[in-house]
Amino acid sequence: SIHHGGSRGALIVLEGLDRSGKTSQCSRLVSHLEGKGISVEAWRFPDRKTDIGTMISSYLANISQLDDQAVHLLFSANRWEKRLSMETKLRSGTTIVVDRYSYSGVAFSAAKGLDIEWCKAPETGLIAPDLVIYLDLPPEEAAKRGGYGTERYEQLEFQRNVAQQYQKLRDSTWKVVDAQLPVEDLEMQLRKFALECIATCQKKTISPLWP
Ligand code: 2DT
Repeated sequence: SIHHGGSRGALIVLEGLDRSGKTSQCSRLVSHLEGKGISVEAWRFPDRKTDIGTMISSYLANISQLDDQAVHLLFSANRWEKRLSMETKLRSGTTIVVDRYSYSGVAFSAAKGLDIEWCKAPETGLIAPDLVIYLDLPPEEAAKRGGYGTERYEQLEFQRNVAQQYQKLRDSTWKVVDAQLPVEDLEMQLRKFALECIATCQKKTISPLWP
């Protein structure tokens, strides 16, 4: 068996608007957990390294154009192509900290005007996270943080809409943290939530989205 004494890893997802600090908090958290001797990996979606990820990447860079529905399904397929290795890792006892997941998938596409239930449908059956940490930042504050880049979606009005869509997806696995806190305080909160989650998820089975 790939089980180590029945203990499994936790699936921990970080979500939030662009510039909310997700990527930096992900790597800080992973380093901390590694330092405690916990088996852990940092993942991110979109995973731009796969063939599907390459298509997504050129869409985001405005190099290619795609229907909103088509790109939505590519983002979803990009999670599906990683589902089996995700499950294997979790069962082998490795915790995965993910920068964005299905919530980004639904929030960004619904912000374009696609029906939210339609957006959720292809995510059904992916692995449900044990914990979602939402880095809460007003879109106006996000925009002040050095300005947005040149990728698609990096505009204030659109980010406002994304923030509204995220609110519709909140459930009992979510912890909302104030992304305007000093980074060290934020880091301490994330460590606490993550360690609690890793300790308690072992009693829960791996289950599918959406709960
Ligand atoms: P990064 O800047 O974090 O690489 O994200 N996005 C992301 C979607 O529209 N759907 C998804 O399923 C995911 C995971 C959010 C690139 C952009 O892609 C958006 C920002």
